[in-house]
Amino acid sequence: MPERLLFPEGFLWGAATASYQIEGAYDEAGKGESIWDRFSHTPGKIWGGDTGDVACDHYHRVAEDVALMAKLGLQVYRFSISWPRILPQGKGKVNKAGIEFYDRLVDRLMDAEIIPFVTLYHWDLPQALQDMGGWANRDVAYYFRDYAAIVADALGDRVRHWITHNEPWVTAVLGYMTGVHAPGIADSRQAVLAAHHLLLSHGETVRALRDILDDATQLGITLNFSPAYPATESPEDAVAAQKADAFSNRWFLDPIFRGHYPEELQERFADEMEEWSPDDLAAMAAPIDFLGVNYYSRQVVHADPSQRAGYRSVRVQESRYTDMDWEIFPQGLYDLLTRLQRDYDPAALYITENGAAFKDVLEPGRRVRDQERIDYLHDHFIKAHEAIQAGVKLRGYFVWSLMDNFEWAYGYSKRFGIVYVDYETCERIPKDSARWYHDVIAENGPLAKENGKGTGVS
Ligand code: IFM
Repeated sequence: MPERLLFPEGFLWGAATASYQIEGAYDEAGKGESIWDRFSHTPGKIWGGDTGDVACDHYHRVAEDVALMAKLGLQVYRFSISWPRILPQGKGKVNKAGIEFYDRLVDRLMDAEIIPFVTLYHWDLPQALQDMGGWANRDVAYYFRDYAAIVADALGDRVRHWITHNEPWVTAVLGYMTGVHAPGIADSRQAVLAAHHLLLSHGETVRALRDILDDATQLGITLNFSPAYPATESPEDAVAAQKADAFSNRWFLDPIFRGHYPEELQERFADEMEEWSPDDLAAMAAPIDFLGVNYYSRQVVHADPSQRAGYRSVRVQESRYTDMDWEIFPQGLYDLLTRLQRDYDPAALYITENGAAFKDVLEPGRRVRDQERIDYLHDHFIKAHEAIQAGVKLRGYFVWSLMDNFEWAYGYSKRFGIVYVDYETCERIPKDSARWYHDVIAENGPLAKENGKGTGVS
C-alpha cells in the first residue's frame, strides 16, 4: 500500500465557486444589473453567446448544493457575494431579499458544519457603478467598503473568514487593459487607476471590517499568481522573468505587504502611473490575517525588445496542457508557496483556487471518468504538502471548482468542476474526482502515488 501524505491536523479541505458563475437568477428578487450581465448580453463577447442568466441555477438549489457539499465531505466552502444582489445600484437602498439569500446559505452551511469563506468581490460590479466609471473612479473604492460593511453586519456573527477581492489583477488587466472581461475596456491608464482603487478599496475595507467584526475574524485577499521562469539561462531572459514577475505577481503583492509598487512596473507604466499619495499606499498595506493563493500554471518567458513589456511567453513543448491551454506544472505551486512565505511572510496562506479544465465526457450510466483532473489535483496536493514540510504556513486548500460553471469569456465551454453539471437540466453528477477528493478529505491527505500515475514528478 503506498504511503499516505498526511496534512497537519486542522488543515481545511474545501471547494470554491463565485456568484456570477453559478447563481443564475440574474434579474430575480430585486437584484440589480451587474457588469457581467451587461457584458454577456453584448453580442460577440462570450463564447457561443452564453450568459450567466441561469448558470447552474444555484440560487434556486442552495439546499441541494449544500447537501452535495456535505456528501463530498467538504470542510470549508468559498463562495462570493453578488454586490448588485445586495445593493442593486451599488449604493443606497439595500435589497433585503439579497441579504436573506446569503443568510440562508450561511445557515445551511453552519447546519452542515461546513465553514463559510466569503469573497466580497468576484467581478460582478453593479452596472450603475460602471456607469460612473467603475473601478477607474476612486469613489467606487469607498462604495465597496460601505457595501462590505453591510454584508459583514448581516453575516459577521457566523462568517469568520472574509476575502475582500478575488484576483484584482484580473479585474484590472482583463477588464480594463485587454477588455476580454467585463466591462470590456482596453485602456492602460484606466487599468492602472482601477488597480490602484482596487487596492485602496481592499485596505479601506480591512480597516472598516476590523471595527465591525470581532477578534476571531480573519481578513484576507485572494491574488492570482503565475510564477515566471526564464526560457533560457541568458541574462536577458532572467531580466524578462523579473519583469513578468513584477507585472503578474508583484503588482498587488508589493503594495499589500510592502506599501509600494514594484519598480519595474513603474517603469513599464511610466505614462500611466502617478505620484500616489502616501496615505493611499499606507491604507493598502493594512495588516491582513491570511493571503489567498490562486494557482493554476506558470509562465515561461523570453526577452523580446519588440514588445512593450520587453518579453513574450513561450510554450514548453515537452509539457502537458489543460483544456485552457495552461501548462500543468505542479512544481510551480511549491516554488510559489515557499517564495511567498520567504519574501512576504504572510501570517497564514490558503490555496483559495487550484484545479483544471479538461474535456469531460458524460458516459452512459452518468459517469465522468476524469482521471486527468485527479492526477492534476493529486500532484498539486503533493507539492502543497512538500511546501508545508518546508515551513509554509498553509492552512487550507480549495479546489476550483465545486461544479462546472460559467467560465467567463469561455462561457460553458470549459469544465473545471469536480461535479459535472448537465446544463440542459442543471443536474449535478459527481465526477470520479469528487469521489477521489472525498477520500482525500476523509484521510486528510492523498496517497503518495496515485494508481501508479501522477506521482508528483514534474
Ligand atoms: O473561473 C475562474 C475563477 O473565477 C477565477 N480564477 C480562475 C478560474 C479559472 O479560470
